[in-house]
Amino acid sequence: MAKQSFNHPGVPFARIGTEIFCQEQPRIGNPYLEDAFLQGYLKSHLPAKVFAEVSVDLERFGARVKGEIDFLGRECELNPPKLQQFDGWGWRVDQIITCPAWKRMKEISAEEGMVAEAYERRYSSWSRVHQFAKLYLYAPSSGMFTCPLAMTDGAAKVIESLGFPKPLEEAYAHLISRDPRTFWTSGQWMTERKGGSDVASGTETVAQEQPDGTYRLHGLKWFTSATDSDVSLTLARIVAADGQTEQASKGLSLFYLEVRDQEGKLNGIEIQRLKEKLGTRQLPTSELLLAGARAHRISPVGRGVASIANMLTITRIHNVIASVADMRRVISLARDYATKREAFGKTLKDHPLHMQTLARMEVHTRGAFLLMMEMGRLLGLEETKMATEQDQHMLRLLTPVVKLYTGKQAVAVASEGLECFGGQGYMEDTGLGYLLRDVQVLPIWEGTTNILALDVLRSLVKSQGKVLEAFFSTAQAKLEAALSFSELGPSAQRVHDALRKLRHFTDEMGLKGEAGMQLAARDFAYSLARIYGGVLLLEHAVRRNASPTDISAAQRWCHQDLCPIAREEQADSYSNGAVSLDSSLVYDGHPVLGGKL
Ligand code: UCC
Repeated sequence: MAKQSFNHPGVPFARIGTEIFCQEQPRIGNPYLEDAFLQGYLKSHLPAKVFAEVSVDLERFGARVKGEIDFLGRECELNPPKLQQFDGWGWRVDQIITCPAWKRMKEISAEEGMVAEAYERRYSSWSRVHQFAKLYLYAPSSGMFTCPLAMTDGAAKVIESLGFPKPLEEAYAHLISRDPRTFWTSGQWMTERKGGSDVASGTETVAQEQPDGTYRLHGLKWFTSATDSDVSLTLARIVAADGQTEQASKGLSLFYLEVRDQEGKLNGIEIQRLKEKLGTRQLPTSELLLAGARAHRISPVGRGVASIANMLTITRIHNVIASVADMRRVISLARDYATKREAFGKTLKDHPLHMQTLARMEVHTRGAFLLMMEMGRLLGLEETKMATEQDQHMLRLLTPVVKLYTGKQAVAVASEGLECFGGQGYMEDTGLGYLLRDVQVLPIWEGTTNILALDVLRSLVKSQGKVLEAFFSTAQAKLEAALSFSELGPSAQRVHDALRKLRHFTDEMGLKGEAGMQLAARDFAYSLARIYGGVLLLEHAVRRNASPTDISAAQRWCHQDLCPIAREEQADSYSNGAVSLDSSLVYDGHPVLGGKL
């Protein structure tokens, strides 16, 4: 317990020598050394030599997070970016002024190879797992710098998948550079006022081809995060040189542009204003007017959405990493606090109800962690051409499933976690409040829960059900060992039963994306996430050297409702499809929306 003498002359207590209580604050340690679960995962999955090297790197980096980066992240929070639109002489300058700590984050990200690690592939398919582990340690202390890193990683992925088209070779080298002097970050300018989720039909930005083969872009991008980035990928509709939209191409095309020229002048871009966001205030997010920005088309005409999908896959997976990392951070702080805070005569850690709350958060976080690492494993296999067809289907299916699931869980766990600090968790000056404000973007950024649930259906339809077959066979194969493991048999049986129910549901519904299936999309995605989370926790718990905590976490996870789609009342309303759309919106005899849709 911390006490301090109150000897300020104006305070009467001081005269009688009273000591007043001040609570010792929760602190983070080396996040790698504190995270036995992360270490256990890496040890059991990575080849021994790779584990030895990765472990040394992560321990060193963990010390840097604790000793240097976490402080910088707080500085970014306390000194948010500002927009200076005019200089003292009235010239329009549109400068985003960021604090030194934000700039330092960019240097650190380069030095640590936060993007490079994935593309150098020094650990072959395990490079992504290494990168994910590093980002996971970095994210909660990074002052949101993981946002530009997500888009930079996504841009590098697009360039690689397009086969390094000419204007992008140089950019690629910058995006994956480890040298702070040459490292570039990329934006992803997609959302417009009309085109939020519905990018394809709502994008109003137009592109006019120039005699030299480049394009000029005109339009307004409504959310552009990390607007201080060096380059960006963006979407626009090509129109004839005279600007006639009736001659516009049917679909959108993908463009690459540099934000500023060599002298630092904006490339036909005006920064209208910085967004006033609920959280992520460390990060400059702006409205941008493209007023003739010079750009290169990098996709075939009209293939912009399909071409940017690679970027979306990467940024959605980064969203997963941020979600799981924030869950882990809030638990670490709450655990530390539980050893320091006393109430009713004992420390919080000796209150069973408090510890039960922490244990529940831990189980959710462990399941989410394994889902995240499964994405890293699959992505690594795909990028090193070692993925089977089944692995590729799993990567396609799990990307939206895990993104939507972990985004929601992060908000729930952060909210529960802040309660562990009582009123102090609600304060800004404790440095805790931002945890909840910042995670609220995670179910929204890179596609809302419903958009992703519909993307799950898109993956089913496009693959003619193959992604689902891959899911069933992968899950069943991974489950076998647990089914015959005495302590875990009943839990494995629950997962097995959930798989059977899911199979029954999909057989009944068909996969054609009818209204009923759309209505079911969220519960369907949740069922996939909970079942596969259970499979992974069981797989982790049956390995050699599994701890009693690993076994208990798997058991607890598997005792939740693993297949919400199969709840009787749900299944009935979904199988009636659109007809039940109205009835499901009736509450207490009254239509919630005031009538038929
Ligand atoms: O706006 C944002 C931030 C708001 C908050 C900002 C605060 C800042 C804080 C930052 C903190 C870090 S974030 C941006 C959010 N927007 C999105 O994520 C877009 C959401 N919309 C979608 O995901 C849509 O599903 C679309 C745009 C991707 C596609 O819609 P469409 O037009 O209906 O798509 P189609 O016609 O089904 O697909 C077009 C093509 C198809 O390929 P082809 O033509 O070959 O058949 C699809 O297979 O794209 C392909 N495709 C995909 N491929 C579509 N989605 C995918 C996918 N996920 N993976 C692979």
